[in-house]
Amino acid sequence: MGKHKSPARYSAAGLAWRGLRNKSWPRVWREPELKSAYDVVVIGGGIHGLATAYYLASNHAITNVAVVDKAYLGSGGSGRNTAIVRSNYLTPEGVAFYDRSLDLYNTMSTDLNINVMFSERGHMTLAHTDSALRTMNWRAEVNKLQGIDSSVIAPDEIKKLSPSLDTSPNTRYPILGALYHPPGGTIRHDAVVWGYARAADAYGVDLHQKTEVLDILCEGGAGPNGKGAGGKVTGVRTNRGDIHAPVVVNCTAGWASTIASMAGVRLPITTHPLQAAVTEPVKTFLPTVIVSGSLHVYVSQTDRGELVFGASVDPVANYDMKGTLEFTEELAGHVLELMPGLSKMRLMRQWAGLCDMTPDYSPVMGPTPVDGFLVDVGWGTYGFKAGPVSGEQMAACIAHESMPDLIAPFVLSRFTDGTLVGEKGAAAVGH
Ligand code: PYC
Repeated sequence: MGKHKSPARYSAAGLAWRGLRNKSWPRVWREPELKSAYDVVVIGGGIHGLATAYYLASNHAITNVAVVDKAYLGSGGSGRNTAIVRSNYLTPEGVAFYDRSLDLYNTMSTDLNINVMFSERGHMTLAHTDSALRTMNWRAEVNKLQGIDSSVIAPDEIKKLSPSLDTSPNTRYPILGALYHPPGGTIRHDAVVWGYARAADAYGVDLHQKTEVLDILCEGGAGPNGKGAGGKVTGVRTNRGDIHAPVVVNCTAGWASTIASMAGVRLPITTHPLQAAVTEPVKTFLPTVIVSGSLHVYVSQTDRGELVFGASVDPVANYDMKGTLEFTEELAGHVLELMPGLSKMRLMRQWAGLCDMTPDYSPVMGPTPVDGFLVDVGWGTYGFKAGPVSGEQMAACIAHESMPDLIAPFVLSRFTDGTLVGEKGAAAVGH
């Protein structure tokens, strides 16, 4: 034992109790054998993949399903986001879609029998310029037309809702107003992963962690090895062996375009890291989620009292998930513009996730030119909030072999026929 290390202190009774307790804890999901064939293989064990598998089983009785993930469940964007949910988007298509997700999040604790700690605390997007205020008004009108609780409020009301914000007119970036969305809030993201995983497993869905897809198996396509347009998928090659399946769904983030290219499908996606950080815990003082697009920051306070911050995506496309000092410095500067009272708070951790950005900031969902190969990708910075509705709608798409109305606008072919769904104006922060 080194000079400075003191022995760990465990009481005998404590150890015995832990042993007893752990023995009686059943595993939350099985570790099944990898079968050589399934009806559906879902690539990606995050919220999107798990929700797709869960709704295939619960809504359509399709249970011969495998979810494969190269790491552990929730190890990608599902465990790296800032847990914000909302439906105050810019386009009617986006509003309807994300609002359905909010509905599913609202009943999730009961539906999945797990406390996902939904805190419907309200969401405020601050405007510091006339043009930002114009976009907020536009969003509010689109939202109201679709029955979404969303309106533009003035600085005095903002101050009442979040007293720690500096709403005085003398700041460098005075707050002119905000889009206020009371149904928005935060949710415990890990609980969502665990809830879907446990529920899918209970229906007989096989969850395979540490199972990396090395190739997509195809036949009949115009490209090498039968891949590409006109072909059909026959399965996946993994580090644990081949799996045959007539339907393969790409529910990955970060590696969406890499996986799609294994089937000979090109996606209009570039991948950028998005950094986030968390402070030491302090007494609760921040009642709403605060977003400032102009200052490139969003912040909420967790139930433990920590402040969770995020920023815009890093400017250069890459796969690096390291935190940078530039991010920390910029973040601190911007946060202090908004809440000068936080100057003594210490950051505890920072991390990054990967965001697959599409040209119109909307996802790519549904079929591809390869028969049986579907995608649920391109989530940019919106993936967490879209998880439940994506799973529900992708499951319906697979079961009925047709695109449900709610996701029809997000088809891949929109990039060739020009029917884009521009959601850049609804991003939490500028990119
Ligand atoms: O779109 O609300 C949002 C968001 C928050 C963090 C990343 N995206």
